[in-house]
Amino acid sequence: MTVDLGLSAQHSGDVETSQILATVNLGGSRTPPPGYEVVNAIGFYKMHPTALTMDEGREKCAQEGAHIIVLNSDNEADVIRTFLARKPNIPHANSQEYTFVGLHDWIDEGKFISLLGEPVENSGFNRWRAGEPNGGRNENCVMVDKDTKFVDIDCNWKLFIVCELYDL
Ligand SMILES: [Ca+2]
Ligand SMILES: [Ca+2]
Repeated sequence: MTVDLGLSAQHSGDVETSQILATVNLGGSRTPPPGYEVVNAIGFYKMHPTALTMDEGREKCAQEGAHIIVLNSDNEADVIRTFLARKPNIPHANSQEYTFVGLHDWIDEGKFISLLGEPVENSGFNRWRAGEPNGGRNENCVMVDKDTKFVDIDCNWKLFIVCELYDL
């Protein structure tokens, strides 16, 4: 955040009026780290074309002050389609078609919450593929492909990841 102060004075006859103008810029100092781009005009995102487990992905995003993408709208789900359309070729990935989203039920089995602690039911985006979630305690992370429907999966799968920095 930056604040600029300006002082102006006006004379009118015997009256002097002073005015202090404070200009507060809340966004100007936020420069995203390298590789982040605005997608769908909603936020800054970056794809890491490396096969990572959920834990490794969380660490990678955290190093950049970000988190694994949390879907809050159809528009945000389209961000994943945008990256998938670039056809990343990820060595050693369990799949080229899927990426993790920032959802899990490793705290309370069956109760999926975002990495920000919000129940998925309140997130603005809660679409599961038919039959999912079905993994019980063996599948506590969530991935999506281009249809962007949630699939619970083993957190030790290795997938490319998308980090989300902040909303615009
Ligand atoms: Ca589970
Ligand atoms: Ca599953």
